[in-house]
Amino acid sequence: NGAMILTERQGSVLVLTLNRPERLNAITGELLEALFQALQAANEDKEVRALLLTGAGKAFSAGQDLTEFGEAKPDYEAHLRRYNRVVEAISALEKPLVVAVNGPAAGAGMSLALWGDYRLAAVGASFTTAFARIGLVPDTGMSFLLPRLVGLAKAQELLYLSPRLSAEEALALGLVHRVVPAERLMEEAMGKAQELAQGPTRALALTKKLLLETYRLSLTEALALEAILQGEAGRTLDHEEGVRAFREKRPPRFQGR
Ligand code: T3D
Repeated sequence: NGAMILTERQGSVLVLTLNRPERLNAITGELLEALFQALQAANEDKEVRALLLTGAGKAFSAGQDLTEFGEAKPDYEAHLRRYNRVVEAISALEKPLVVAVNGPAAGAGMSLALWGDYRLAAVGASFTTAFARIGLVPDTGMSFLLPRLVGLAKAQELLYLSPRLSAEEALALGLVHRVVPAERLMEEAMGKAQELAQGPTRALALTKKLLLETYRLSLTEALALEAILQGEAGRTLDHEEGVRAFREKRPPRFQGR
């Protein structure tokens, strides 16, 4: 079967490639396990300061591999546990995640794409929630992220009707940040990942935490969390360096500490 997730270090960026190209990178339990392990290892590896996730071949990911649902009733609980573990790992990732959507992203494949902190799509890529078409509900965090990204009205349309959106439509909705010609996708995504990797990655991780947490907090609680995390950011070497570089009128050299 080969490696379901390819990993390749390029400087301080770790590239993760969903690698079942013969099946449009459809997601199996084995692929989820490999993805979980790769995310955990990347989070602990001090040399890795940003991640880039993409798909091998012509698709990003067709979502759950529907052939894995055999004659027997699928064990939804086990499936959900496996998916949820991956989402928790992504949301807890203390480094920026760039996602390069190289082709169709459907169902949980679309959810994975949306978990990117910076998302690029190739011209010709497409997005479809797909869940309702097979009588399922959105998962892998889609019900949480989608209305936050596009608003409730658009989320209703995308989840109830599963239209297939082009990269340009996804851009207009805010599902992705940029659309680039297919032949430039990886170069542009790598450029953005390198840029983020050179940033104050500790502060960026805390920012990500704030952006996810504040949705469920009252204003008073959100302000308190901002103060706590600002305290944490304020104690980093990167903050010191940022202020020093500003005073010395030079670009900062952040270390992610
Ligand atoms: O377990 C749980 O907890 C539940 C979890 C659910 C999470 C989910 O992700 S549910 C949603 C699952 N995904 C889908 O329903 C998507 C189904 N696929 C599509 O909508 C389309 O195939 C795509 C939009 C992804 C791509 O369209 P297109 O036109 O580029 O390709 P195609 O011709 O439809 O597909 C090419 C082949 O891939 C085809 O096989 P064939 O006919 O050449 O032998 C097709 O059956 C296969 N394929 C596509 N998607 C899947 C798949 N095989 C297995 N699983 C798939 N998801």
